Amino acid sequence: MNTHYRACNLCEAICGLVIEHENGQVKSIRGDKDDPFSRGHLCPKALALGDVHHDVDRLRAPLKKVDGKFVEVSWEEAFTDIGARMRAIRRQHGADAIGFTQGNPVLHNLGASIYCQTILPWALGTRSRFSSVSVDNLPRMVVSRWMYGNQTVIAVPDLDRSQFFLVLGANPLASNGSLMTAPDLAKRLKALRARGGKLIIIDPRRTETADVADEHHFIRPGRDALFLLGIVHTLFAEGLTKPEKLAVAVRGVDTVKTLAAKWSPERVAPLTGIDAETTKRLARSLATVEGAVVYGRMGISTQAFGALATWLIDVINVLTGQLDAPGGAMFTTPAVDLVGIATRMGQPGSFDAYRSRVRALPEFNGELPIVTLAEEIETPGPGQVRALLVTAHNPVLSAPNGPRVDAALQKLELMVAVDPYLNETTRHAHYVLPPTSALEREHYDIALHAYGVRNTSRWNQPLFTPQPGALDDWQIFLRLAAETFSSSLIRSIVRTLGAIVTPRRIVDVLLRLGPHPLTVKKLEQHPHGIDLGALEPRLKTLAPKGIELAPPALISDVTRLEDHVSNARAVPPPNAVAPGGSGQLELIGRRDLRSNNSWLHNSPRLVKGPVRCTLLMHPTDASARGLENGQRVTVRAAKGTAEVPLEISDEVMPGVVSLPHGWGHDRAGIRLSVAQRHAGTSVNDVTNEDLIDALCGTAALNGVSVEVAHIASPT
Ligand SMILES: Nc1nc2c(c(=O)[nH]1)N[C@H]1C(S)=C(S)[C@@H](COP(=O)(O)OP(=O)(O)OC[C@H]3O[C@@H](n4cnc5c(=O)[nH]c(N)nc54)[C@H](O)[C@@H]3O)O[C@H]1N2
Ligand SMILES: Nc1nc2c(c(=O)[nH]1)N[C@H]1C(S)=C(S)[C@@H](COP(=O)(O)OP(=O)(O)OC[C@H]3O[C@@H](n4cnc5c(=O)[nH]c(N)nc54)[C@H](O)[C@@H]3O)O[C@H]1N2
Ligand code: SF4
Ligand SMILES: [Mo]
Repeated sequence: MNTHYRACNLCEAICGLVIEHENGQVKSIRGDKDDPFSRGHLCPKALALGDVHHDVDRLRAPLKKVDGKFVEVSWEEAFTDIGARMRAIRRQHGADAIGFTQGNPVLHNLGASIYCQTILPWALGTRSRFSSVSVDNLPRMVVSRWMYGNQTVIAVPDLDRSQFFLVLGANPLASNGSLMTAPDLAKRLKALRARGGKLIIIDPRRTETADVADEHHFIRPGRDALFLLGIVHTLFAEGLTKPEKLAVAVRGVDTVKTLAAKWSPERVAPLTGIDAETTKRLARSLATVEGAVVYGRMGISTQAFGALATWLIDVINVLTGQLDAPGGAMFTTPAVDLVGIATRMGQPGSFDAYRSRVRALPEFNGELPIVTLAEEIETPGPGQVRALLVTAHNPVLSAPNGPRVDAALQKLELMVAVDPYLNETTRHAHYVLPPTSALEREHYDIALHAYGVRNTSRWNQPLFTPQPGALDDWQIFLRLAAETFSSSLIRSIVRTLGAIVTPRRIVDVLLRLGPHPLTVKKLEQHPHGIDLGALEPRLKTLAPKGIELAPPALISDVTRLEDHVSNARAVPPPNAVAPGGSGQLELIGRRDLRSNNSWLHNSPRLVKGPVRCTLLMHPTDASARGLENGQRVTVRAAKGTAEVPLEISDEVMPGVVSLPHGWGHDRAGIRLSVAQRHAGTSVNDVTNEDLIDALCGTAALNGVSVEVAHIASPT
């Protein structure tokens, strides 16, 4: 039996694992007690690493679609044909005709994350780039750009020292944390409470995290900005602001004060559902408890006012003087410090440098919002997307109005998917190019160490040797990049980069440039990872020009909020349902510990047990509609419909229903034999591309207006 140590690459917690293996077979996976960061923690998903590696459905060779059926072909045949077709399309229609989209697993894949941000976009030279960022953390990054001058400057809760942790729209006990790398959140939150700290959850659902909190308050979906304005109002009204505590200048405090004056807790209470006294009490604690911090994630990011809510969270952390202070919201000092490098280079990132062709939505970081993908493929004219490279992305399930994306992909002249599975999206490809499995490659979490609640570092060797000829994602991207050039000389020069620009070499250079004296060699001597200490103040380095508390775009977006509010109703009484049960409900998402976005449902151990893709509804809403637990219901929204089993529970607030994402594996032509038997329904059949945060183009996945009814019996 051999023992291997590595980080789990499935979620942002980056737990250290001990993997025992023999003759190429994973025998056991345990938490690594010697990992200084995760201290032995793991969740049920870790075992799926072995399941994915051994999965018979996982592709091992390139597939080409011939007469509607996939056949295995050699890598050489695939690259040669793809290259010729890409060059022809580019010659005839220009660079923007070849699109590129990347999904979540790129973040967890060292080689892919480097190449998807550098060589591939450089070679493609296309504006038609998309990713999952615009269904995720885009508001967070745009706000950082405006406030701190760099889109990657993001503070994380200094969780291990916090004494007051106010969480909006995140459920770390299910998600294991996001933009807050913190393995074993259950233990960390328990420790917070054991030392007298308080955990407060603001969420339309009483989540797993709310269950272990001191307080939970329901909030109407999409109303977080109003609640947060109520807090900011209180801070000013009661003289609790102290931005002067920060190490850098804060501009725009008076502008924010004037703005917040209009939003008293009393005014917003009927809109949010959180009473004024609670808002004031929370504001006072945030200002007076040393080590208090506000944190928000998916629930506040992917909604109609996601950028405003994200901004107001930082406004509060600044006004209370808790930004960059121990126990507050702090900045990581990681061994690979791309944030620090970008700041030193004065590289803010980009936003609205150009707009999308069809709907004129703003670019972010060289990418267009994913809500524009289908229309950019469907709409004729110069720049129409005719070919698409899709990597680690399943937008048919993960982007709003999945059915429209599904149909649009059908229309492509060329679709190339770099993905280990034939799934709802990749089934439309002309070629599917499968990379090595995670256990066959080197690993370093560049992005996730950079947002850790401690400074840590860890390099992992591959566990298994790949099959001869197998390629890592980055090697596939390099070859695809090379193939875009019309000159065969340049093609061969670009290909030689693979010997020089290896992920290992890049990490080694970045480690040497970083704030901790490290090399890959040194890290190799510490397979459990190393601890580089608690977070230290670093605002002066990361925001040398100070903080812009009142970015003009956000200040003017408050007008949009004002308009929205003047048209909105107050919180409806719990049983406000129209006769016949046709009242509107607000749909939100949720995550489950045993699921990971759209791609782990082929692991038998993760899908066994109770059905997880259910619609949660409050008992009063269910009885008003005459609905019973377990029955199948129709969820109808402006553009789509889905059928799901109903789960009646008072964990959601009245007027709100919740459905998880990543399901819907009942489409034809996929090769996911286990997932097909546990298909579930895709919530993104119901969400749609018109529901966005108009300021930045992020999808509003939460707060979707729906009707829920009996499935009409056939007549
Ligand atoms: N097990 C598991 N872990 C995961 C993933 C997974 O699919 N499964 N996905 C990973 C990914 S890609 C990400 S980005 C992270 C996300 O990590 P989190 O941000 O923690 O994600 P969620 O669990 O979706 O939590 C979002 C919460 O927002 C609430 N919510 C919805 N609408 C609103 C609203 O308008 N206001 C407020 N205040 N709350 C609202 C929901 O009820 C939910 O509890 O998780 C990562 N980890
Ligand atoms: N309604 C609703 N929609 C959502 C969300 C929500 O909360 N609600 N969450 C959103 C969020 S935060 C995110 S991040 C997205 C996630 O959704 P996506 O970005 O689509 O990502 P995944 O579903 O995790 O995986 C996509 C693909 O990556 C492949 N894959 C796995 N590992 C690798 C690898 O190493 N290399 C390659 N090349 N491919 C790999 C899988 O086979 C799968 O096909 O979903 C978003 N969609
Ligand atoms: S919490 Fe995340 S990183 Fe840790 S074992 Fe589970 S999936 Fe892997
Ligand atoms: Mo995400």
